[in-house]
Amino acid sequence: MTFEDRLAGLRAAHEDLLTRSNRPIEGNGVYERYENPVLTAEHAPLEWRYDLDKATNPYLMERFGIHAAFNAGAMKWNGRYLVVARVEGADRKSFFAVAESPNGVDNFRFRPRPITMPEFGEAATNVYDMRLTAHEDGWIYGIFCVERKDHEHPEDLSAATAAAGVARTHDLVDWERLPDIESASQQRNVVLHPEFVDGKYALYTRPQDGFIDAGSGGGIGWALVDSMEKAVVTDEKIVYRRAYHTILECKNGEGPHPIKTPQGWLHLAHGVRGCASGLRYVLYLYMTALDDPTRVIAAPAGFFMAPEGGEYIGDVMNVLFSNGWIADPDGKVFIYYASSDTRLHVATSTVDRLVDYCLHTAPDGGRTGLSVETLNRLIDKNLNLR
Ligand code: M1P
Repeated sequence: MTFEDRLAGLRAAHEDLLTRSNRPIEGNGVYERYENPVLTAEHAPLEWRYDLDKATNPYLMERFGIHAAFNAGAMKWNGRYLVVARVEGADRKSFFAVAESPNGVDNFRFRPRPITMPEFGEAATNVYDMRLTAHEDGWIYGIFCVERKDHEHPEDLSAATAAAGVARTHDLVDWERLPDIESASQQRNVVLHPEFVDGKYALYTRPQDGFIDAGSGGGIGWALVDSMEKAVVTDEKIVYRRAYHTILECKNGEGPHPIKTPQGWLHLAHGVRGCASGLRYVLYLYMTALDDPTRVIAAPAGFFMAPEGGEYIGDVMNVLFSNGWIADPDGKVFIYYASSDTRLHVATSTVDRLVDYCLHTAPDGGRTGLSVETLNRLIDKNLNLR
């Protein structure tokens, strides 16, 4: 096959992938999954992966390996559905790239170039998992994890530190980097609440003792800061606490910023537990009061979404993770979730359905006897309908 024939084939296959339509799959009434992932490594433009010059790449080899496109922040932008994905190269470094779709469920296309994120302080070894917030101050903020080598343990090559990086933009093209959030502990999964609270910026935090272990960090935290230009976390209150023998025994973390509904703030988060096959990441929902986003008013038991079928398989198995969702003005919600740190999917629902799920799913009773009581109440109700 000639260079030209192979290139024509690559272009045709890529275009087929990008224009493939997606179909909802009948679900459990709460949401619909979709047949195909919305973004994969193969969605990356050919210009990112190949040297397309026959003179310097006569075999038309890949010159820059990309193996994953996942954990994406999301927002509606000029009528289009926009995600800022974590794209990971074969070299294990991830970076951010914007992809857009006309309908939110297919035809996602990366912009021609990834985001060139300005550095702050010591250059990051890795950046990932951006949460987007169009704040009422008029800026769009991206908060993301910044990983650097832990210089206190030079001999341990996996010792790292996690901090919350901050950048802001008006156009999702040019980003102004702000100082990392200062905090006594390491931080990952930090999310900016979209409204001022008591005149301050409000952050969902996730204090952690080490790079991996949440340790004494009790769960999803909350902190008010005076400024995003120099955000300093002093007082941190735990909003959603981890608990023994739940889906979030090891760790949890806020997903995207919550959606404001008439009944309260609707939150999407991830919970992590340990098992024989390693850590298992699932998604859960909860709600907090409109007048106090730190007061939990609904906490349905267990997971809202967990890996299914091919979602179990990937670079890091048994993981669902979400840091982006979009609520349309008509109430439709697009939940962008990634499976096994490899690819990005969408599930759709409505604000009404998600709120109904939160308000009418029993909370976790904490022990098996109470779960059976809950189940029996439901069975009694159904049998009495006959
Ligand atoms: O590998 C699973 C996830 O692990 C981390 O999440 P957490 O800090 O809650 O453990 C993140 O690295 C995330 O990107 C990843 O998907």
